[in-house]
Amino acid sequence: MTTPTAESALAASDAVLDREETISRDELEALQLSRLQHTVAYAYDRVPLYKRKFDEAGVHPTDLRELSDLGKFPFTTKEDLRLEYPFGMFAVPQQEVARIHASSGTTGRATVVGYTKKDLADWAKLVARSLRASGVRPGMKVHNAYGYGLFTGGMGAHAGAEALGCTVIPISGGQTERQITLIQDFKPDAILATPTYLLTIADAMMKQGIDPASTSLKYAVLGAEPWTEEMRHELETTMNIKACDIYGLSEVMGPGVAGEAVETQDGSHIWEDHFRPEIIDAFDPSVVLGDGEPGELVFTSLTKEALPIIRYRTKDLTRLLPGTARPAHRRMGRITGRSDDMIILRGVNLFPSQIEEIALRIPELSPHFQLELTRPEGQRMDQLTVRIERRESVTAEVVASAAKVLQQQIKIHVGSSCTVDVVEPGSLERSNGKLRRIYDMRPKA
Ligand code: DLL
Repeated sequence: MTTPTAESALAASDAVLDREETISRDELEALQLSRLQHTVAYAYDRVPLYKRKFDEAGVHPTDLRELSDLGKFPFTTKEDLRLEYPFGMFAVPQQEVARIHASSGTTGRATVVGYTKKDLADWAKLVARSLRASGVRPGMKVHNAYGYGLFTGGMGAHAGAEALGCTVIPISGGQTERQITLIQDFKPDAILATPTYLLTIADAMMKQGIDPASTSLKYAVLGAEPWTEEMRHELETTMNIKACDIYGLSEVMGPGVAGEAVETQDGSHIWEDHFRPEIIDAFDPSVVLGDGEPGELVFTSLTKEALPIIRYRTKDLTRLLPGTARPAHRRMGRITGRSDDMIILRGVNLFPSQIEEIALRIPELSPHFQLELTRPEGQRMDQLTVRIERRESVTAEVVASAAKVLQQQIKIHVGSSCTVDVVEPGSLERSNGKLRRIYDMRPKA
């Protein structure tokens, strides 16, 4: 892996970067401090929840004199946004809110987010920056398979691709057969999708006798769910593309909070001219951890008008790494999982991405798997079953040994005992967007 400087990154690509992408760390931190001071004062003055929380914590915006003072300020959580449903977090009058998005709200109320016209322009700029970093160029045709609607993926990616100067094909998620027809007919250069949905598309192509490596696609910009290096390898080889990561969350903006550079493919650069990241100890949030240490990612927005967000606890577990292709902007390591997606199996912590990593190293097994948690009648111990499809190319006879290897590897690398059930190709549910991997069938406590 190379670690180019800003100059060599620029020289290596034909792209014109934003000035903020190439500034020095010192200049960036000075910009962060002034923007942060503005944001905490702005949030305090305009959003009652922030005023209340800052007052309760005994901090005032004037206490923010240097970047490390941010640690004195209280966190914001998804629960805060839910309690302020629908518009209590907005810092501008409704007439100035140009667009609203919302999370699906599978548990409890949806969280609602809003954008002013300037917020939308900043968002488009950052998605454009992310796409460009990942190899997409003005003039390219971009097939956007993120879902349109209240989810930020579709419209967020759309506006970014337009801002970059691409021709956007707004197909949204689902209707996989149609996606394939349009990929063949319109010949896009890049595809934007969740990694598991791209896998669904590739899989459906193979079923139709189309070689996924034979399409016009050269780049994929994938995010909205955790994925692994092994999944990158799988998608890049089956589709003959370069696949890069894009990260974001609706409460902080949407896609484009961070994006990965195609020349290094070493994790997404957080666009630190707009967001100040921190890593905290998920179990003791008062502890702010240093770069390189794993913990929970926390974000403070630096430029948002409609929904300034102070120290938002993402629940995403990762670590901060030094900038490479964009030296001033730190990278985030791969998200191992969300703290609320963590399976605790007989005292051992486990994330679906660990299973993905291990399973994809076993040639007989496919990337299509589900995790089922049960507690058999009369037993106190939970049981994990990994249900995974065999590869089309292998016979049912060899799968017994592959199942055994997977079971052993999970025991060695994760520390959990489990049952592996290798099933027929095509028998598990396919992704349409964010894939559900965990099926928790344990009786509710
Ligand atoms: O998923 C925004 C997005 C759309 C990002 C399209 C990238 C591409 P939410 O629905 O609010 O927003 O979900 C945010 O998804 O906290 C992570 O847990 C997860 N996530 C998003 N991007 C990545 C990624 C969008 N690149 C939640 N890697 C976040 C791992 C991701 N997890």
